[in-house]
Amino acid sequence: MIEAVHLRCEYLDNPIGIDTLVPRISWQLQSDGHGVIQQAYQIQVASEENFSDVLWDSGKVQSEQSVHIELKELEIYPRSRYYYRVRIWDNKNRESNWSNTSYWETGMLHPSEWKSKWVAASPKFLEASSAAPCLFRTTFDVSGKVKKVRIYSTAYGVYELELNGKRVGDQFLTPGWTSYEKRLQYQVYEADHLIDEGTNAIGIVLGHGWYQQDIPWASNQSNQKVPFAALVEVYIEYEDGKVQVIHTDENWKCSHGPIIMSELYHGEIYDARDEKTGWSQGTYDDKDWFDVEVVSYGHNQLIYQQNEPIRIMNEIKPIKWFTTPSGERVLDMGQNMVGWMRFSVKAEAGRVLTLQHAEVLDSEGNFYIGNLRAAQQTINYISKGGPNGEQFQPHFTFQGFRYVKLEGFNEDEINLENFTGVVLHSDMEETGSFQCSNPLINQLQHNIEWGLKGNFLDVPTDCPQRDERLGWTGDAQMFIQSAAFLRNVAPFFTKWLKDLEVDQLEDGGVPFVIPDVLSNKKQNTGYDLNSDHSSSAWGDAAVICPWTIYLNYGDKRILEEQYESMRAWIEYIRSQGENEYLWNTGFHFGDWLALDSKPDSYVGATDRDFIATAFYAYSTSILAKTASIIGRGEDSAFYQDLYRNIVHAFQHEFVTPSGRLAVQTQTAHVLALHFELVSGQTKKRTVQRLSELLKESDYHLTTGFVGTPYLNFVLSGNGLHDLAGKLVLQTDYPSWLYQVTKGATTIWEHWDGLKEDGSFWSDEMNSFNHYAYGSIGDWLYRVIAGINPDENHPGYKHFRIAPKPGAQLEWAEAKLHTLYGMVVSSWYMEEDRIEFDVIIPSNTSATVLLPLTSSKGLDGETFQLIEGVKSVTPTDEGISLVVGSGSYYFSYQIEKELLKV
Ligand code: RAM
Repeated sequence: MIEAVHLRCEYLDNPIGIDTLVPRISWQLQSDGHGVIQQAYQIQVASEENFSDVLWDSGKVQSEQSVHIELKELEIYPRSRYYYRVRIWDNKNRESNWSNTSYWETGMLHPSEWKSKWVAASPKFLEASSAAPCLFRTTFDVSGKVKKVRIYSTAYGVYELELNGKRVGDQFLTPGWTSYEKRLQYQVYEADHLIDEGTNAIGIVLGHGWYQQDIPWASNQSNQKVPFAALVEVYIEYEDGKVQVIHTDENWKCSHGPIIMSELYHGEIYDARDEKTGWSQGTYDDKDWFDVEVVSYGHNQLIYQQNEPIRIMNEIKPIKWFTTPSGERVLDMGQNMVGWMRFSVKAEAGRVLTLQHAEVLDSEGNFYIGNLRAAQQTINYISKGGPNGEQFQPHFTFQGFRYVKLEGFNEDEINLENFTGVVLHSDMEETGSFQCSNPLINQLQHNIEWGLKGNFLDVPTDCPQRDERLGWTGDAQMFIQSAAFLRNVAPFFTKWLKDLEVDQLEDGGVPFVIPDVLSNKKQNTGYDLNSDHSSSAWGDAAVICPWTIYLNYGDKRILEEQYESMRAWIEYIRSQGENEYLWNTGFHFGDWLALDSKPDSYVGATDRDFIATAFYAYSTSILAKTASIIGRGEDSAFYQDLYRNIVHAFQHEFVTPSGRLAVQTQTAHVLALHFELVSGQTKKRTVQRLSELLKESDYHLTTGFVGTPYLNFVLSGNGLHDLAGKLVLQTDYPSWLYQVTKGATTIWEHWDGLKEDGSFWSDEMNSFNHYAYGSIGDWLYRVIAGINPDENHPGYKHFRIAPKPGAQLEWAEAKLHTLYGMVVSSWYMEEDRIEFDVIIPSNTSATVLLPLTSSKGLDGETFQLIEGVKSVTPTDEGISLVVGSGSYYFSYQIEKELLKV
């Protein structure tokens, strides 16, 4: 049995609208047996689902490749659907049937294809209320048998579409967030089922969104001055081949609707009495509506959305409601979440129902909004009344919250059934899970995942609740590998890295946040900024993120596409200061929020030039590898050389002649080891000193954003795995589990967000949903469960399974859906025996390192005889097996003397 399944185009399942001219196709092999490898494939592409008109046929291609096959020879036309199917041959002489048929559909492939004009609200509308979203509408006639309807739309703002009274699509906060003048995503909707014979109407609700958000924290003015505007094109294809196009132009009308205000940070005010019933239907009378303004924003900036849209991903019910000591009625959702509340109520017309959202309660148990800073996170709904009650959910806003304060509801109206927490985030494919015998670690894992859910709304953000919610580059690079275990983040980062590139400065500098909304707004940020871009470890996202996507998904295209941006960042650093090989100038965030900082400072004690130079070396080493992978040999040699010089300069500057680091912090030792900046005796001494430093702090970490992601890797990788386990299991302050024992359901920004005495870290900056310290997830997957990509065979074509039992765990299990299929690594330890279950997907192989045993007393042949095992090598760390695809079970006696590694 062999089959090609899980067909994907550009990572996506039947995408509609993609605008790449060379789409890439991937599939998975499903088969029984061990050691299955694809030998050949055939792809067919057709314009009819039954393949009666094959447009392109690869023929039988001898190749193992089953991911990212570029369809270079296929001629691509705009707004067209392409069906594709695959069949495969394997190394066991088996031939599959044709796979099920999948498709992709193209969008607009060139700006000149757009016919529509941008429409903005008329000045009269804006005079009446500049905060309100605007409704736009037009009507059109349909006559004849319709074959297909597609809507192509976007906005400077955020929009929802309606056709004949029904919502179009299931996406929220479209078109997402980019640097709008340079890149603006459009969406494509299938609307065949919404069209009627006769008069139809299409309507847009347009809010301000990220385009005109006021970031109170950074500036008093919204980023954009020109009006928010919308662009829509409806293509109706009839059975007889006729095509009718309806698009935004001067004939459209606009008006106010029931939404008085809807703003990302502040929430929404909705007066249901002002609903314009039937406004997006053909029969509606719009004679009182205003004419729209046509604005000339052009079409050159339009791109199809590369990442998955924001959708409703979960719905949760409150676990209880209660009255706080100060008398507030509060719902407890049981989970710090991001999205909004949907609620039903039966109230008389004009009653105002208010929902205010907060993450935590204060030490007295009262509703606490201090850490939201200026963000209001408040919904005001004004009832229209009526016998049947009403239901509401907001539009162009989202809240980060666990607790909801209710006002305007009578006690008997607070029925938990009437309230639902609706969780919104980018709809990425779920890929990984981790579980182990320790419930606190499982809760930590849960919190990491909810940190991702709360902060992956079209861009990776630092926090989803206060008046900030920005795409901090540093946070993204710290968390990306953990995120890549939880979800397929390739489309998400492909999009964001292009955003980074277009916002990069001419000299290669990288803004602190992407999209860059902070430049020129530094006066109110509260930081001591000498510059408004290019901090080490933050700007390095330009290099680390594409590399991480390449490692996890074998995506060479992202390296090709980002190469100039990666190189520009390294060249920016190289041009700083007087010494080409050290980075000791400029502003850096340093080891942000580390515990060894001076009182009242956010910046840890590790010297910033130490961190900057260490990251300079690390990123340069990645750039050198990247250049070689994409065939730029000369560049590669140049950057390898640069890398060696940086390491040399680093050692000269920061290592004493007798091999001691000049900077005596945990983070300094972690970076020197993780980035391999020390070797030989110096390395040994650095490891030794790190363990002393940990002992001095009673085996608690002092690291901040920069050191924490690597701390446990360094320990586990240098013979101190027991110490790594000790750190991760600490439950007292400061530790990962401290917050878990304090009831956290997401990861906190500060180790001491909530202090031991019940008080909070200052209101100034205290997010309870922040993924940076969630980077420990990476260690749980890669070290405890042991699933590791191999950079020589990226995307899990070949990989390493090297679990490290320990951390006082009895068992652990991780699953990861790679592009090839599911990888499983689990182990179970009982007294002196250990068992492993491992699954390797078809068309891949793995090196499996079985720990806690050596060749001693074990007959290599026992392993050799297992079907699928290709080689067996005893090593210092255990037995190393190279295995082909299939499921494996290993069980053996632990060699006691190896237990303490
Ligand atoms: C704050 C947040 C964010 C961090 C910056 C430097 O805004 O903690 O995560 O990256 O500071």
